[in-house]
Amino acid sequence: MRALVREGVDTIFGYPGGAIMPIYDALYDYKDRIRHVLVRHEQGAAHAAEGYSRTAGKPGVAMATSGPGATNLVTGITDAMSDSIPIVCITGQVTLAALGTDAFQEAPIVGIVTPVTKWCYQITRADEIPYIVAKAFHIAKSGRPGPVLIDITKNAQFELFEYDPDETYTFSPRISKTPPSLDHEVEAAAELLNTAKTPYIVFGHGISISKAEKELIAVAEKSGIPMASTLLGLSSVPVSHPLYRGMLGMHGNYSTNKLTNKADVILAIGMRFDDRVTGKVSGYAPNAKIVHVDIDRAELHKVMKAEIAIHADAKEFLQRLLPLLKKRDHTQWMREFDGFDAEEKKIVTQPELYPKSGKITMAEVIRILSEKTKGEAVIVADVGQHQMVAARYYGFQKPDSYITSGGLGTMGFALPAAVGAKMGDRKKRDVIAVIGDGSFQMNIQELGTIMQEKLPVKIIILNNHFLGMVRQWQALFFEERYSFVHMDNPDFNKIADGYGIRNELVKERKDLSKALDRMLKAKGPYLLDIYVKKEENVFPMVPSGATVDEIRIK
Ligand SMILES: Cc1ncc(C[n+]2csc(CCOP(=O)(O)OP(=O)(O)O)c2C)c(N)n1
Repeated sequence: MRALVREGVDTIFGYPGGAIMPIYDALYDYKDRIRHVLVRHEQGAAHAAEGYSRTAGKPGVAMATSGPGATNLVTGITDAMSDSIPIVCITGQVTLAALGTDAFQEAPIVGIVTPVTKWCYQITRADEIPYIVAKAFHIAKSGRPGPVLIDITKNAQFELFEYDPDETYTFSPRISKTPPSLDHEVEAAAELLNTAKTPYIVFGHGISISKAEKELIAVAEKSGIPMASTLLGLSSVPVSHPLYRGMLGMHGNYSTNKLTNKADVILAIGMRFDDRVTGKVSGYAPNAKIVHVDIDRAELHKVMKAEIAIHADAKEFLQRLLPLLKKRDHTQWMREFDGFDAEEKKIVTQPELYPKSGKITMAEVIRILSEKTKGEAVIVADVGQHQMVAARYYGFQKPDSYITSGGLGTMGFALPAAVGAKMGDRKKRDVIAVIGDGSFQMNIQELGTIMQEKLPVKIIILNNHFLGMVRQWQALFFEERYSFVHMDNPDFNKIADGYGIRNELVKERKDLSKALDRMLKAKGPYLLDIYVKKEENVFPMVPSGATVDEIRIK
Protein backbone atom coordinates (compact mmCIF):
# COMPACT_ATOMS: atom_id res chain seq x y z
CA MET A 1 0.00 0.00 0.00
CA ARG A 2 2.83 2.36 0.81
CA ALA A 3 4.49 1.65 -2.50
CA LEU A 4 1.22 2.36 -4.31
CA VAL A 5 0.51 5.58 -2.42
CA ARG A 6 4.06 6.66 -3.24
CA GLU A 7 3.17 6.34 -6.93
CA GLY A 8 0.15 8.58 -6.45
CA VAL A 9 -2.42 5.79 -6.57
CA ASP A 10 -5.75 6.89 -5.13
CA THR A 11 -8.09 4.50 -6.92
CA ILE A 12 -7.99 0.74 -7.52
CA PHE A 13 -10.48 -1.27 -9.56
CA GLY A 14 -10.49 -4.80 -8.28
CA TYR A 15 -12.06 -8.05 -7.20
CA PRO A 16 -10.78 -10.14 -4.30
CA GLY A 17 -10.12 -13.84 -3.87
CA GLY A 18 -8.02 -16.35 -1.94
CA ALA A 19 -4.60 -15.62 -3.34
CA ILE A 20 -4.82 -11.86 -2.85
CA MET A 21 -6.44 -11.74 0.58
CA PRO A 22 -3.43 -10.37 2.47
CA ILE A 23 -3.29 -7.40 0.09
CA TYR A 24 -7.03 -6.82 0.49
CA ASP A 25 -6.53 -6.99 4.25
CA ALA A 26 -3.88 -4.27 4.03
CA LEU A 27 -6.19 -2.23 1.79
CA TYR A 28 -8.71 -2.20 4.64
CA ASP A 29 -6.36 0.07 6.59
CA TYR A 30 -5.87 2.38 3.59
CA LYS A 31 -9.54 3.04 2.89
CA ASP A 32 -9.03 6.74 3.58
CA ARG A 33 -6.23 7.05 1.03
CA ILE A 34 -7.13 4.55 -1.66
CA ARG A 35 -10.65 4.21 -3.05
CA HIS A 36 -11.20 0.61 -4.00
CA VAL A 37 -13.94 0.08 -6.55
CA LEU A 38 -15.44 -3.38 -6.46
CA VAL A 39 -16.14 -4.24 -10.08
CA ARG A 40 -18.39 -7.15 -10.98
CA HIS A 41 -15.96 -8.97 -13.29
CA GLU A 42 -12.19 -8.59 -13.55
CA GLN A 43 -12.44 -7.67 -17.26
CA GLY A 44 -14.36 -4.67 -16.00
CA ALA A 45 -11.46 -3.79 -13.68
CA ALA A 46 -8.97 -3.70 -16.55
CA HIS A 47 -11.24 -1.58 -18.78
CA ALA A 48 -12.10 0.72 -15.87
CA ALA A 49 -8.37 1.19 -15.26
CA GLU A 50 -8.02 2.12 -18.95
CA GLY A 51 -10.88 4.62 -18.79
CA TYR A 52 -9.44 6.08 -15.60
CA SER A 53 -6.03 6.44 -17.18
CA ARG A 54 -7.47 8.25 -20.20
CA THR A 55 -9.14 10.98 -18.15
CA ALA A 56 -6.83 11.13 -15.11
CA GLY A 57 -3.66 11.21 -17.20
CA LYS A 58 -1.92 8.67 -14.99
CA PRO A 59 -1.87 4.86 -14.87
CA GLY A 60 -5.04 3.10 -13.80
CA VAL A 61 -4.69 0.20 -11.40
CA ALA A 62 -6.53 -3.12 -11.59
CA MET A 63 -6.27 -5.88 -9.03
CA ALA A 64 -7.38 -9.50 -9.11
CA THR A 65 -6.85 -12.82 -7.48
CA SER A 66 -4.90 -15.69 -9.05
CA GLY A 67 -6.18 -18.14 -11.67
CA PRO A 68 -9.54 -17.10 -13.15
CA GLY A 69 -9.31 -13.64 -11.60
CA ALA A 70 -6.01 -13.05 -13.36
CA THR A 71 -7.06 -14.57 -16.68
CA ASN A 72 -10.21 -12.43 -16.68
CA LEU A 73 -7.90 -9.40 -16.91
CA VAL A 74 -6.26 -10.57 -20.13
CA THR A 75 -8.66 -8.96 -22.62
CA GLY A 76 -8.33 -5.58 -20.92
CA ILE A 77 -4.56 -5.90 -20.77
CA THR A 78 -4.39 -6.74 -24.47
CA ASP A 79 -6.68 -3.80 -25.19
CA ALA A 80 -4.39 -1.45 -23.26
CA MET A 81 -1.40 -2.81 -25.18
CA SER A 82 -3.07 -2.12 -28.52
CA ASP A 83 -4.09 1.42 -27.60
CA SER A 84 -0.97 2.42 -25.61
CA ILE A 85 -2.81 2.94 -22.33
CA PRO A 86 -0.77 2.78 -19.11
CA ILE A 87 -2.33 0.43 -16.60
CA VAL A 88 -0.76 -1.48 -13.73
CA CYS A 89 -2.34 -4.85 -12.95
CA ILE A 90 -1.65 -6.60 -9.68
CA THR A 91 -2.54 -10.25 -9.33
CA GLY A 92 -2.29 -12.61 -6.41
CA GLN A 93 -0.55 -15.91 -6.98
CA VAL A 94 -0.33 -19.19 -5.12
CA THR A 95 2.43 -19.44 -2.61
CA LEU A 96 6.03 -19.92 -3.82
CA ALA A 97 6.20 -23.52 -2.56
CA ALA A 98 3.08 -24.42 -4.55
CA LEU A 99 4.12 -22.82 -7.85
CA GLY A 100 4.08 -25.33 -10.67
CA THR A 101 2.06 -27.94 -8.79
CA ASP A 102 -1.29 -27.17 -10.45
CA ALA A 103 -2.36 -25.75 -7.13
CA PHE A 104 -5.90 -24.49 -6.61
CA GLN A 105 -6.43 -21.40 -8.77
CA GLU A 106 -2.91 -21.47 -10.12
CA ALA A 107 -2.56 -19.98 -13.59
CA PRO A 108 0.75 -19.03 -15.18
CA ILE A 109 -0.34 -15.43 -15.62
CA VAL A 110 3.13 -14.07 -16.26
CA GLY A 111 3.52 -16.53 -19.11
CA ILE A 112 0.06 -15.75 -20.41
CA VAL A 113 0.47 -11.98 -20.49
CA THR A 114 4.12 -11.74 -21.51
CA PRO A 115 3.28 -11.04 -25.18
CA VAL A 116 0.58 -8.49 -24.31
CA THR A 117 2.31 -6.42 -21.65
CA LYS A 118 5.20 -3.98 -21.79
CA TRP A 119 6.58 -5.77 -18.78
CA CYS A 120 5.50 -8.31 -16.21
CA TYR A 121 7.14 -9.75 -13.16
CA GLN A 122 6.47 -12.28 -10.45
CA ILE A 123 7.34 -11.16 -6.94
CA THR A 124 8.16 -14.02 -4.60
CA ARG A 125 9.75 -12.06 -1.73
CA ALA A 126 8.17 -9.18 0.16
CA ASP A 127 11.26 -6.99 0.07
CA GLU A 128 11.05 -6.83 -3.73
CA ILE A 129 7.74 -5.01 -3.57
CA PRO A 130 8.74 -1.31 -3.28
CA TYR A 131 11.28 -1.41 -6.07
CA ILE A 132 9.16 -3.53 -8.42
CA VAL A 133 6.10 -1.33 -7.93
CA ALA A 134 8.19 1.77 -8.73
CA LYS A 135 9.62 0.05 -11.79
CA ALA A 136 6.16 -1.08 -12.96
CA PHE A 137 4.76 2.45 -12.87
CA HIS A 138 7.81 3.84 -14.62
CA ILE A 139 7.52 1.32 -17.44
CA ALA A 140 3.76 1.76 -17.82
CA LYS A 141 4.13 5.54 -18.22
CA SER A 142 7.36 5.98 -20.10
CA GLY A 143 7.99 6.00 -23.84
CA ARG A 144 4.99 4.47 -25.54
CA PRO A 145 2.74 3.79 -22.56
CA GLY A 146 1.13 0.41 -21.99
CA PRO A 147 0.09 -2.26 -19.52
CA VAL A 148 2.32 -3.96 -16.96
CA LEU A 149 1.48 -6.77 -14.58
CA ILE A 150 2.90 -7.67 -11.19
CA ASP A 151 2.07 -11.14 -9.90
CA ILE A 152 2.69 -11.56 -6.16
CA THR A 153 2.90 -14.97 -4.55
CA LYS A 154 0.92 -15.33 -1.36
CA ASN A 155 3.95 -15.94 0.85
CA ALA A 156 5.38 -12.59 -0.28
CA GLN A 157 2.11 -10.96 0.74
CA PHE A 158 2.40 -12.41 4.26
CA GLU A 159 6.10 -11.86 4.86
CA LEU A 160 7.33 -8.93 6.91
CA PHE A 161 10.28 -6.76 6.03
CA GLU A 162 11.61 -3.39 7.01
CA TYR A 163 10.17 -0.67 4.75
CA ASP A 164 12.63 2.17 4.92
CA PRO A 165 10.81 5.43 4.27
CA ASP A 166 14.11 7.17 3.49
CA GLU A 167 15.10 4.61 0.92
CA THR A 168 14.43 6.06 -2.54
CA TYR A 169 12.80 2.94 -4.05
CA THR A 170 12.68 4.70 -7.36
CA PHE A 171 13.27 3.52 -10.83
CA SER A 172 14.30 6.33 -13.11
CA PRO A 173 16.84 5.39 -15.72
CA ARG A 174 18.27 8.46 -17.37
CA ILE A 175 16.81 8.41 -20.84
CA SER A 176 15.68 11.51 -22.67
CA LYS A 177 12.35 11.22 -24.43
CA THR A 178 13.71 12.28 -27.77
CA PRO A 179 17.25 11.50 -28.86
CA PRO A 180 19.19 14.78 -29.02
CA SER A 181 20.69 14.14 -32.44
CA LEU A 182 17.51 14.86 -34.33
CA ASP A 183 18.25 18.25 -35.80
CA HIS A 184 19.12 16.94 -39.21
CA GLU A 185 15.89 14.91 -39.54
CA VAL A 186 13.70 17.74 -38.29
CA GLU A 187 15.31 20.10 -40.80
CA ALA A 188 14.76 17.61 -43.59
CA ALA A 189 11.11 17.21 -42.56
CA ALA A 190 10.63 20.99 -42.54
CA GLU A 191 12.21 21.27 -45.97
CA LEU A 192 9.80 18.67 -47.37
CA LEU A 193 6.77 20.34 -45.81
CA ASN A 194 7.86 23.84 -46.86
CA THR A 195 8.12 22.87 -50.50
CA ALA A 196 5.17 20.50 -50.75
CA LYS A 197 2.19 21.30 -52.98
CA THR A 198 -0.37 19.00 -51.40
CA PRO A 199 0.91 18.31 -47.86
CA TYR A 200 -1.19 16.52 -45.31
CA ILE A 201 -0.93 15.92 -41.57
CA VAL A 202 -2.33 12.68 -40.22
CA PHE A 203 -2.26 12.22 -36.47
CA GLY A 204 -3.18 9.61 -33.91
CA HIS A 205 -3.31 8.87 -30.21
CA GLY A 206 0.30 10.02 -29.79
CA ILE A 207 -0.85 13.64 -29.81
CA SER A 208 -3.00 13.21 -26.71
CA ILE A 209 -0.47 10.92 -25.02
CA SER A 210 2.30 13.51 -25.31
CA LYS A 211 -0.16 16.38 -24.66
CA ALA A 212 0.87 17.95 -27.95
CA GLU A 213 -2.54 19.31 -28.98
CA LYS A 214 -1.48 22.98 -28.95
CA GLU A 215 1.77 22.27 -30.72
CA LEU A 216 -0.03 20.33 -33.45
CA ILE A 217 -2.45 23.16 -34.06
CA ALA A 218 0.39 25.70 -34.11
CA VAL A 219 2.25 23.65 -36.74
CA ALA A 220 -0.87 23.25 -38.88
CA GLU A 221 -1.77 26.93 -38.64
CA LYS A 222 1.69 28.22 -39.51
CA SER A 223 2.15 25.86 -42.43
CA GLY A 224 -1.50 25.98 -43.54
CA ILE A 225 -1.53 22.20 -43.88
CA PRO A 226 -4.86 20.35 -43.56
CA MET A 227 -5.01 17.58 -41.01
CA ALA A 228 -7.00 14.44 -40.33
CA SER A 229 -7.26 12.15 -37.35
CA THR A 230 -7.28 8.43 -36.68
CA LEU A 231 -10.04 7.03 -34.45
CA LEU A 232 -7.90 7.43 -31.33
CA GLY A 233 -6.64 10.85 -32.37
CA LEU A 234 -10.20 12.21 -32.25
CA SER A 235 -10.80 15.17 -29.95
CA SER A 236 -7.13 16.25 -29.97
CA VAL A 237 -8.15 19.02 -32.36
CA PRO A 238 -11.58 20.66 -32.05
CA VAL A 239 -13.75 19.61 -34.97
CA SER A 240 -14.53 23.26 -35.62
CA HIS A 241 -10.90 24.07 -36.50
CA PRO A 242 -10.77 25.13 -40.16
CA LEU A 243 -7.70 23.01 -40.91
CA TYR A 244 -9.23 19.91 -39.33
CA ARG A 245 -10.78 17.89 -42.15
CA GLY A 246 -12.12 14.86 -40.31
CA MET A 247 -11.44 11.23 -39.59
CA LEU A 248 -9.33 8.78 -41.54
CA GLY A 249 -9.90 5.13 -42.20
CA MET A 250 -12.54 2.56 -42.93
CA HIS A 251 -15.47 4.69 -41.73
CA GLY A 252 -13.72 8.01 -41.84
CA ASN A 253 -14.65 10.89 -44.09
CA TYR A 254 -14.77 10.88 -47.85
CA SER A 255 -12.32 13.72 -48.43
CA THR A 256 -9.76 12.62 -45.86
CA ASN A 257 -9.46 9.17 -47.42
CA LYS A 258 -9.70 10.17 -51.06
CA LEU A 259 -7.09 12.89 -50.76
CA THR A 260 -4.62 10.75 -48.84
CA ASN A 261 -3.74 9.40 -52.24
CA LYS A 262 -3.23 12.86 -53.70
CA ALA A 263 -0.94 14.14 -50.97
CA ASP A 264 2.66 14.69 -51.98
CA VAL A 265 4.00 14.85 -48.42
CA ILE A 266 2.40 13.23 -45.39
CA LEU A 267 3.44 14.13 -41.88
CA ALA A 268 2.25 11.12 -39.87
CA ILE A 269 2.54 11.79 -36.21
CA GLY A 270 1.75 9.55 -33.23
CA MET A 271 -0.08 7.08 -35.44
CA ARG A 272 0.90 3.63 -36.63
CA PHE A 273 -0.69 3.08 -40.05
CA ASP A 274 -3.19 0.60 -38.69
CA ASP A 275 -4.86 -1.44 -41.44
CA ARG A 276 -8.18 0.24 -40.67
CA VAL A 277 -6.47 3.51 -41.63
CA THR A 278 -4.43 2.41 -44.64
CA GLY A 279 -6.79 0.04 -46.40
CA LYS A 280 -4.75 -1.90 -48.97
CA VAL A 281 -1.21 -0.92 -48.01
CA SER A 282 0.24 -1.23 -51.49
CA GLY A 283 -2.22 1.40 -52.70
CA TYR A 284 -1.86 3.77 -49.76
CA ALA A 285 -0.51 7.25 -50.40
CA PRO A 286 1.35 6.28 -53.58
CA ASN A 287 2.31 9.87 -54.35
CA ALA A 288 3.50 10.89 -50.93
CA LYS A 289 6.83 11.14 -49.25
CA ILE A 290 6.13 10.15 -45.67
CA VAL A 291 7.60 11.75 -42.58
CA HIS A 292 6.75 9.39 -39.76
CA VAL A 293 7.19 10.48 -36.15
CA ASP A 294 6.66 7.95 -33.37
CA ILE A 295 7.91 7.41 -29.83
CA ASP A 296 8.01 3.67 -30.52
CA ARG A 297 10.91 2.90 -32.80
CA ALA A 298 9.33 -0.42 -33.76
CA GLU A 299 6.51 1.44 -35.53
CA LEU A 300 8.89 3.17 -37.93
CA HIS A 301 8.99 1.45 -41.33
CA LYS A 302 6.76 -1.32 -39.90
CA VAL A 303 3.85 -0.83 -42.31
CA MET A 304 4.83 2.13 -44.46
CA LYS A 305 8.33 2.88 -45.62
CA ALA A 306 9.05 6.43 -44.50
CA GLU A 307 11.17 8.95 -46.39
CA ILE A 308 12.11 10.40 -43.04
CA ALA A 309 11.56 8.32 -39.91
CA ILE A 310 11.85 10.18 -36.66
CA HIS A 311 11.98 8.41 -33.34
CA ALA A 312 10.67 11.13 -31.06
CA ASP A 313 8.06 12.32 -28.65
CA ALA A 314 5.33 14.11 -30.61
CA LYS A 315 5.40 17.29 -28.53
CA GLU A 316 9.17 17.67 -28.63
CA PHE A 317 9.23 17.06 -32.36
CA LEU A 318 6.48 19.59 -33.07
CA GLN A 319 8.19 22.18 -30.87
CA ARG A 320 11.39 21.77 -32.85
CA LEU A 321 9.60 21.75 -36.19
CA LEU A 322 7.54 24.91 -35.70
CA PRO A 323 10.29 27.54 -36.06
CA LEU A 324 11.61 25.85 -39.21
CA LEU A 325 8.29 26.02 -41.04
CA LYS A 326 7.44 28.70 -43.56
CA LYS A 327 4.15 30.49 -43.29
CA ARG A 328 2.00 29.21 -46.13
CA ASP A 329 -1.57 28.66 -47.08
CA HIS A 330 -2.95 25.93 -49.28
CA THR A 331 -6.27 27.36 -50.39
CA GLN A 332 -6.37 25.46 -53.65
CA TRP A 333 -5.64 22.15 -51.94
CA MET A 334 -8.18 22.83 -49.22
CA ARG A 335 -10.85 23.38 -51.89
CA GLU A 336 -10.39 19.81 -53.01
CA PHE A 337 -11.44 18.70 -49.53
CA ASP A 338 -14.44 21.01 -49.68
CA GLY A 339 -15.59 19.33 -52.89
CA PHE A 340 -15.61 15.85 -51.41
CA ASP A 341 -17.14 17.14 -48.18
CA ALA A 342 -20.07 18.59 -50.10
CA GLU A 343 -20.69 15.24 -51.74
CA GLU A 344 -20.55 13.41 -48.41
CA LYS A 345 -22.87 15.94 -46.84
CA LYS A 346 -25.44 15.54 -49.58
CA ILE A 347 -25.39 11.78 -49.90
CA VAL A 348 -24.65 10.61 -46.34
CA THR A 349 -24.46 13.18 -43.61
CA GLN A 350 -27.51 15.34 -44.15
CA PRO A 351 -30.03 12.52 -44.62
CA GLU A 352 -28.67 10.68 -41.54
CA LEU A 353 -28.46 13.68 -39.28
CA TYR A 354 -31.82 15.21 -40.18
CA PRO A 355 -34.18 12.40 -41.18
CA LYS A 356 -37.70 13.59 -41.78
CA SER A 357 -39.53 10.32 -41.24
CA GLY A 358 -39.02 6.70 -40.30
CA LYS A 359 -37.22 5.34 -37.28
CA ILE A 360 -34.68 7.29 -35.24
CA THR A 361 -31.17 7.13 -36.73
CA MET A 362 -28.01 6.67 -34.66
CA ALA A 363 -26.63 9.79 -36.30
CA GLU A 364 -29.43 12.07 -35.17
CA VAL A 365 -29.09 10.85 -31.59
CA ILE A 366 -25.40 11.76 -31.63
CA ARG A 367 -26.11 15.10 -33.32
CA ILE A 368 -28.66 16.12 -30.70
CA LEU A 369 -26.43 14.86 -27.89
CA SER A 370 -23.56 16.86 -29.32
CA GLU A 371 -25.66 20.02 -29.56
CA LYS A 372 -26.99 19.69 -26.03
CA THR A 373 -23.54 19.07 -24.52
CA LYS A 374 -21.83 21.62 -26.81
CA GLY A 375 -19.31 18.96 -27.80
CA GLU A 376 -17.78 19.12 -24.34
CA ALA A 377 -18.76 15.76 -22.84
CA VAL A 378 -16.55 12.69 -22.61
CA ILE A 379 -17.94 10.09 -24.98
CA VAL A 380 -17.04 6.49 -24.18
CA ALA A 381 -18.03 4.39 -27.15
CA ASP A 382 -18.18 0.62 -27.43
CA VAL A 383 -17.46 -1.30 -30.62
CA GLY A 384 -19.62 -1.47 -33.71
CA GLN A 385 -21.69 0.85 -35.84
CA HIS A 386 -22.56 3.09 -32.89
CA GLN A 387 -18.82 3.59 -32.25
CA MET A 388 -18.26 4.82 -35.79
CA VAL A 389 -21.37 7.00 -35.76
CA ALA A 390 -20.34 8.58 -32.45
CA ALA A 391 -16.83 9.16 -33.87
CA ARG A 392 -18.21 10.74 -37.03
CA TYR A 393 -20.89 12.99 -35.58
CA TYR A 394 -20.03 14.06 -32.06
CA GLY A 395 -18.56 17.57 -32.33
CA PHE A 396 -15.55 17.16 -30.02
CA GLN A 397 -14.28 20.47 -28.67
CA LYS A 398 -12.03 19.39 -25.79
CA PRO A 399 -9.03 17.04 -25.72
CA ASP A 400 -9.32 13.54 -24.33
CA SER A 401 -13.02 13.30 -24.85
CA TYR A 402 -13.40 10.28 -27.11
CA ILE A 403 -12.56 7.03 -25.37
CA THR A 404 -13.00 3.80 -27.25
CA SER A 405 -11.31 0.51 -27.97
CA GLY A 406 -9.49 1.18 -31.22
CA GLY A 407 -6.78 -1.37 -31.90
CA LEU A 408 -8.38 -4.43 -30.39
CA GLY A 409 -12.02 -3.47 -30.99
CA THR A 410 -13.15 -4.97 -27.72
CA MET A 411 -16.92 -5.22 -27.34
CA GLY A 412 -17.82 -4.74 -23.69
CA PHE A 413 -15.27 -1.95 -23.28
CA ALA A 414 -17.51 1.05 -22.82
CA LEU A 415 -19.52 0.41 -19.66
CA PRO A 416 -16.54 -0.33 -17.39
CA ALA A 417 -14.34 2.22 -19.19
CA ALA A 418 -17.00 4.86 -18.49
CA VAL A 419 -16.84 3.93 -14.79
CA GLY A 420 -13.09 4.56 -14.82
CA ALA A 421 -13.36 7.67 -16.99
CA LYS A 422 -15.89 9.23 -14.63
CA MET A 423 -13.73 8.51 -11.61
CA GLY A 424 -10.56 9.80 -13.25
CA ASP A 425 -12.01 13.01 -14.66
CA ARG A 426 -11.17 15.89 -12.38
CA LYS A 427 -12.81 18.34 -14.74
CA LYS A 428 -16.19 16.87 -13.76
CA ARG A 429 -17.36 16.60 -17.34
CA ASP A 430 -20.41 14.62 -18.38
CA VAL A 431 -19.31 11.07 -19.11
CA ILE A 432 -21.64 9.43 -21.59
CA ALA A 433 -21.31 5.81 -22.64
CA VAL A 434 -22.64 5.20 -26.15
CA ILE A 435 -23.21 1.47 -26.50
CA GLY A 436 -24.76 -1.00 -28.90
CA ASP A 437 -27.24 -3.53 -27.57
CA GLY A 438 -24.76 -6.33 -28.26
CA SER A 439 -21.77 -4.63 -26.62
CA PHE A 440 -23.86 -3.60 -23.60
CA GLN A 441 -24.52 -7.25 -22.81
CA MET A 442 -20.82 -8.12 -22.85
CA ASN A 443 -20.16 -6.36 -19.55
CA ILE A 444 -23.69 -5.53 -18.42
CA GLN A 445 -22.81 -6.62 -14.89
CA GLU A 446 -20.89 -3.38 -14.37
CA LEU A 447 -24.24 -1.67 -13.80
CA GLY A 448 -23.73 -3.07 -10.30
CA THR A 449 -20.49 -1.12 -9.91
CA ILE A 450 -22.22 2.06 -11.09
CA MET A 451 -25.01 1.43 -8.60
CA GLN A 452 -22.74 0.79 -5.65
CA GLU A 453 -20.46 3.75 -6.37
CA LYS A 454 -23.45 5.99 -7.19
CA LEU A 455 -21.53 7.13 -10.25
CA PRO A 456 -23.36 9.65 -12.43
CA VAL A 457 -22.46 7.81 -15.63
CA LYS A 458 -24.94 8.33 -18.46
CA ILE A 459 -25.63 5.34 -20.70
CA ILE A 460 -27.16 5.53 -24.15
CA ILE A 461 -27.98 2.23 -25.80
CA LEU A 462 -28.31 2.64 -29.55
CA ASN A 463 -30.51 -0.38 -29.83
CA ASN A 464 -30.93 -1.83 -33.32
CA HIS A 465 -31.59 -5.40 -32.13
CA PHE A 466 -28.67 -6.52 -34.25
CA LEU A 467 -24.96 -7.03 -34.02
CA GLY A 468 -25.11 -4.17 -36.44
CA MET A 469 -21.58 -3.92 -37.74
CA VAL A 470 -21.41 -7.63 -38.50
CA ARG A 471 -24.86 -7.45 -40.12
CA GLN A 472 -23.58 -4.57 -42.27
CA TRP A 473 -20.73 -6.71 -43.56
CA GLN A 474 -23.12 -9.58 -44.22
CA ALA A 475 -25.37 -7.18 -46.10
CA LEU A 476 -22.57 -5.79 -48.23
CA PHE A 477 -20.23 -8.71 -48.72
CA PHE A 478 -22.19 -11.87 -47.92
CA GLU A 479 -25.36 -11.33 -49.97
CA GLU A 480 -27.49 -10.40 -46.96
CA ARG A 481 -27.12 -13.86 -45.48
CA TYR A 482 -27.72 -12.69 -41.90
CA SER A 483 -25.99 -15.46 -40.04
CA PHE A 484 -26.55 -15.16 -36.26
CA VAL A 485 -26.57 -11.42 -35.94
CA HIS A 486 -30.13 -10.84 -34.78
CA MET A 487 -30.56 -10.42 -31.03
CA ASP A 488 -33.60 -11.03 -28.86
CA ASN A 489 -32.82 -8.57 -26.13
CA PRO A 490 -34.04 -8.45 -22.56
CA ASP A 491 -35.93 -5.43 -21.29
CA PHE A 492 -32.99 -3.14 -20.51
CA ASN A 493 -35.24 -0.80 -18.54
CA LYS A 494 -36.25 -3.55 -16.17
CA ILE A 495 -32.61 -4.47 -15.76
CA ALA A 496 -31.75 -0.87 -14.93
CA ASP A 497 -34.68 -0.85 -12.49
CA GLY A 498 -33.17 -3.87 -10.80
CA TYR A 499 -29.98 -1.90 -10.25
CA GLY A 500 -31.89 1.17 -9.10
CA ILE A 501 -30.69 3.18 -12.09
CA ARG A 502 -33.12 5.70 -13.54
CA ASN A 503 -34.02 4.87 -17.09
CA GLU A 504 -36.21 5.53 -20.08
CA LEU A 505 -37.12 3.86 -23.33
CA VAL A 506 -37.33 6.04 -26.43
CA LYS A 507 -38.97 4.71 -29.59
CA GLU A 508 -40.27 7.82 -31.28
CA ARG A 509 -38.40 10.80 -32.69
CA LYS A 510 -40.76 13.21 -30.96
CA ASP A 511 -39.64 11.94 -27.52
CA LEU A 512 -35.90 11.93 -28.16
CA SER A 513 -34.86 15.48 -27.34
CA LYS A 514 -36.70 15.72 -24.03
CA ALA A 515 -35.45 12.31 -22.95
CA LEU A 516 -31.86 13.41 -23.61
CA ASP A 517 -32.52 16.56 -21.54
CA ARG A 518 -33.78 14.48 -18.62
CA MET A 519 -30.75 12.20 -18.87
CA LEU A 520 -28.32 15.11 -18.92
CA LYS A 521 -30.03 16.88 -16.04
CA ALA A 522 -30.18 13.82 -13.80
CA LYS A 523 -27.80 13.92 -10.85
CA GLY A 524 -27.15 10.19 -10.70
CA PRO A 525 -26.64 7.44 -13.28
CA TYR A 526 -29.15 7.22 -16.10
CA LEU A 527 -29.85 4.71 -18.83
CA LEU A 528 -31.55 5.64 -22.05
CA ASP A 529 -32.52 2.75 -24.29
CA ILE A 530 -33.12 4.20 -27.74
CA TYR A 531 -34.65 2.05 -30.46
CA VAL A 532 -32.96 3.03 -33.70
CA LYS A 533 -33.44 2.00 -37.29
CA LYS A 534 -32.69 -1.70 -37.47
CA GLU A 535 -30.83 -1.94 -40.74
CA GLU A 536 -28.67 1.10 -41.21
CA ASN A 537 -25.24 0.93 -42.81
CA VAL A 538 -22.35 3.17 -41.85
CA PHE A 539 -20.96 5.01 -44.84
CA PRO A 540 -18.56 6.08 -46.25
CA MET A 541 -16.69 2.81 -46.11
CA VAL A 542 -13.35 1.60 -47.40
CA PRO A 543 -14.19 -2.04 -48.12
CA SER A 544 -11.56 -4.38 -46.73
CA GLY A 545 -8.90 -5.06 -49.32
CA ALA A 546 -9.65 -1.80 -51.16
CA THR A 547 -7.42 1.25 -51.33
CA VAL A 548 -8.42 4.39 -49.43
CA ASP A 549 -9.41 6.20 -52.62
CA GLU A 550 -11.77 3.35 -53.50
CA ILE A 551 -13.85 4.45 -50.51
CA ARG A 552 -17.57 3.95 -51.16
CA ILE A 553 -19.96 6.70 -50.31
CA LYS A 554 -23.04 4.50 -50.58
C1 LIG B 1 -15.39 -9.24 -27.90
C2 LIG B 1 -15.81 -9.09 -29.31
N1 LIG B 1 -16.48 -10.07 -29.95
C3 LIG B 1 -16.86 -9.93 -31.24
C4 LIG B 1 -16.56 -8.80 -31.93
C5 LIG B 1 -16.96 -8.65 -33.40
N2 LIG B 1 -17.89 -7.53 -33.56
C6 LIG B 1 -17.51 -6.30 -33.97
S1 LIG B 1 -18.74 -5.21 -34.03
C7 LIG B 1 -19.86 -6.36 -33.56
C8 LIG B 1 -21.31 -6.01 -33.41
C9 LIG B 1 -21.56 -5.02 -32.32
O1 LIG B 1 -22.93 -4.98 -32.06
P1 LIG B 1 -23.56 -3.87 -31.15
O2 LIG B 1 -22.80 -3.72 -29.90
O3 LIG B 1 -25.01 -4.16 -30.99
O4 LIG B 1 -23.32 -2.54 -31.98
P2 LIG B 1 -23.84 -2.07 -33.42
O5 LIG B 1 -22.81 -2.48 -34.42
O6 LIG B 1 -25.17 -2.69 -33.66
O7 LIG B 1 -23.91 -0.59 -33.27
C10 LIG B 1 -19.25 -7.60 -33.36
C11 LIG B 1 -19.95 -8.83 -32.98
C12 LIG B 1 -15.83 -7.81 -31.23
N3 LIG B 1 -15.45 -6.69 -31.81
N4 LIG B 1 -15.50 -7.97 -29.94
